[in-house]
Amino acid sequence: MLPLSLAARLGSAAALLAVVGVVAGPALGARTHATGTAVTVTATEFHFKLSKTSVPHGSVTFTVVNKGKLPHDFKIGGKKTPLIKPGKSAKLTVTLKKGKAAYLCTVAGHAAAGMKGTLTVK
Ligand SMILES: [Cu+2]
Repeated sequence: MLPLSLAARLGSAAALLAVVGVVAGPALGARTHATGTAVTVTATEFHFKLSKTSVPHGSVTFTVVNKGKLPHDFKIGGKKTPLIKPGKSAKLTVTLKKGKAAYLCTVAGHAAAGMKGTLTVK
């Protein structure tokens, strides 16, 4: 009886810890720049050039540099940078799952003009 109820309690405690871990994970990842993968993104009219074509799953920090003449942003994994002025840059940390991660510039017309693509996440 005791071992069973103890096991049940441990089980729910482990489940609770797992939930907390999932919630705390991305927040901790965003604060720790030493962990995860770094990708440099160069934005121009109307194209993104990524320093890596595939990344391991997990925390990925994108440093987006606008080398174009128009403001651009960069959206991936449900998050996006602020609008980045020409000559400026912005950082964006997201947690990516295995598969394909689509990215784009959300300025009207830019994605259609070519500012989009997919990143392979292994
Ligand atoms: Cu753009």
